[in-house]
Amino acid sequence: MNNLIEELEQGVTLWKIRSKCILGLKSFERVYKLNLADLRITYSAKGSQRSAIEIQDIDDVRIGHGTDIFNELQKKSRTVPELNNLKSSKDVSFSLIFNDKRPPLDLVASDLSTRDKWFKVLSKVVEVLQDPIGKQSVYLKKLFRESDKNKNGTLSLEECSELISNHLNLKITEEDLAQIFNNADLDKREEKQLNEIEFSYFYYSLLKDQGLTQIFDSYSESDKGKKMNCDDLKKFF
Ligand SMILES: [Ca+2]
Ligand SMILES: [Ca+2]
Repeated sequence: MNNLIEELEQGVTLWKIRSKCILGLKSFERVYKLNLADLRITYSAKGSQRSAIEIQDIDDVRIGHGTDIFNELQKKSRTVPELNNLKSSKDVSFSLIFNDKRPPLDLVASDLSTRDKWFKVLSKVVEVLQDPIGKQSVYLKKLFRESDKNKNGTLSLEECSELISNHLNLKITEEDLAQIFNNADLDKREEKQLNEIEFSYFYYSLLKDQGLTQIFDSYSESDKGKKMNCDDLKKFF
């Protein structure tokens, strides 16, 4: 899996199929790059600015010709649909279905193995993000990385304190914070520094200390205590 991820992070050429009203279907060559750290796929055409797709907006990754655009394309040809000299058989096609109102993104890869790489990696990430526990741990990882200002791979008390004032609207004394930090600092090989595991312990102790576990639950409106979507998280903080 890690090799696949690395490969997709380098960037892969895919063709986006779009319906341009009276012009009919068109294909657009783009370089798509997976950015797992930020949970995004960025893409750009030659010389143009990069745009991004948030992976948490993806509801499903569908292989083959399972959308209106691909159906339209298939109607045109009973064998392998061809578009601007691009062969778009079912084996190289896939679509990203979004959980908001935007239309699916229909993509064609250069070959079956490239298509399958995207399918494997993206379906896994989407699955993790749809799982409430998976989502929380991904969120914590992100928070950890963003708080590690000096990029040394661990968080100091100062970095944790900055995180609290910048991201979490909590009232906590310096002494209480230092105590929660020291309690979480279990691995003394790096003393006064929290690694990712220690940080998750720190984070949940902090919420517990502030009686926030209940608040966390009540903010999860969609499915009490189980699911927390991005809007819920934004509201929470
Ligand atoms: Ca650090
Ligand atoms: Ca430590």
